[in-house]
Amino acid sequence: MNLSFLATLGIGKTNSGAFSGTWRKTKGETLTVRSPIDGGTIATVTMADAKDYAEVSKAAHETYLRWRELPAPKRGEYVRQIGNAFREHKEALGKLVALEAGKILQEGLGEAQECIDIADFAIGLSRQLYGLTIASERPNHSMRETWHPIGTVGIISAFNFPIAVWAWNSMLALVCGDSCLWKPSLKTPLCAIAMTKIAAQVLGKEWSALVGLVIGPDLTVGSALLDDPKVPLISATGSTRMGRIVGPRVAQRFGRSLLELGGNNAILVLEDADLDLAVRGIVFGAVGTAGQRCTTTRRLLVHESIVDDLQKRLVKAYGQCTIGNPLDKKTLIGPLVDEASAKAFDHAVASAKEQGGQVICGGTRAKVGKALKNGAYVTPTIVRCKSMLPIVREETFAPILYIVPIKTLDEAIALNNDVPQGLSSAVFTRDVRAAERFLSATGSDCGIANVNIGTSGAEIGGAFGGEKETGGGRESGSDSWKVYMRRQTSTVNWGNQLPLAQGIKFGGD
Ligand code: UN1
Repeated sequence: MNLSFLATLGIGKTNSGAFSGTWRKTKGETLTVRSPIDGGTIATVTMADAKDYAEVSKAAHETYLRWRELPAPKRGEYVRQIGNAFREHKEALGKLVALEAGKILQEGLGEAQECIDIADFAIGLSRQLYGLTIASERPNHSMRETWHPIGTVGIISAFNFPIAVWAWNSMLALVCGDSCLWKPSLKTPLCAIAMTKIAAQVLGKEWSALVGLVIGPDLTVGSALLDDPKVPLISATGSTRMGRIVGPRVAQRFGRSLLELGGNNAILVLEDADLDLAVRGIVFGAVGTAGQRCTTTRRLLVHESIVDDLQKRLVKAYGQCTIGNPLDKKTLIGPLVDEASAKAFDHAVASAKEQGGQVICGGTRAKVGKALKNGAYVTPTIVRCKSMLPIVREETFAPILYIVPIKTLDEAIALNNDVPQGLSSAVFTRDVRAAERFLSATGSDCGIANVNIGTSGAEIGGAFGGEKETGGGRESGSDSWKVYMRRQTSTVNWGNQLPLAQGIKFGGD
């Protein structure tokens, strides 16, 4: 690949791992950034240490104190320009995501588009930070709710969406009047540097400390972020294991956290489903991003009368998915992010077999050419299970799809909900009653429930997130912006008496 696009994104051979309005002369350990495609070195980053963290946090906080005074639509104007800069760099950003995270180029471009979309959404939002007016029980009194900026938002992001997750958080945070402090995955630091450079250039000297960045180890920089009283909200995307650390630690200091953790997403395929549609939805959901989305389809709950037919069709479709270099146009499945992920894949396949699952296709490392031999390529895998084996309840970040036959809709809904995670879910059916039941209070318990589309690939306009071990957070569209602001309730007495609420008489006549 011609890597000249890296220079257009401001990525050098060596890079600083901290931005506080200026790129700091970091002195931490050197991080060598390798592409999951072939293990080749792309660049190095000199990581931030606790001292860098303190400076980034201070600059972000101080800039917030001024930024919050700017009218929200004026803040939206900056976000409009940032969105335009994302547009200009879409191609290069898509390539960088492919190179650093190993996604196929189409998905890298899709992720860059998500950043553009959320910027557009945030611009409109900057004129719609609506509060309520409330009827007061007292004469000549008015009540209202106002939304105010909260401060610096800490953003912890994972390798699998190395630019979009930051954009979902930061574009909203900026129009809400907050500043940001980003701690990206150490697997994808260059994406973070590129996005920070784009936003910082638009924000200019006066405001660029609003997009703080610290690339550094969890134990120093990560800890400092979690314990920082100047960061009232931590938005963290990653594993449930990570969430178990972040949630209580931030709660300890009465900070807020927005958690986007693991998913174990099922598609229900009922007897009357349009199978052509279902196959397309399932294949994108299960093998897209090599099974490394939190919304990836991991379980198929299929009516017993069609399960063999559907399985056959899926095996055929899987056979047509080209595995290889994600930059090749014909590739549909790129590498896993690293060898540790491939080991987790091997382990899950072995456990499934041990527990009585039958591997229908895949289950092995993929044969790729010599040039890619240092990448972690696996074959997309289907495992047929008689019931929900213990391994089916776990999230393995790899393209493994477990098929479990079901007899009734009730049984399928019960199984859909019978996992610790609660992110995404879908049903394929032509029956409006079944579809509505799935979406009802007694249906799917997930934050996302779809009909006749897969579990992944959500649009930014809706609130994104899930229940149970997924963490309960919502980000991106709808009214998720409220998490990035503090709510103030105000009562104004415009009369000349002082009546008390609840009819209380306190002294006087
Ligand atoms: C994630 O995997 O962390 O719905 C987010 C989707 C994407 C976001 C996934 N828009 O699949």
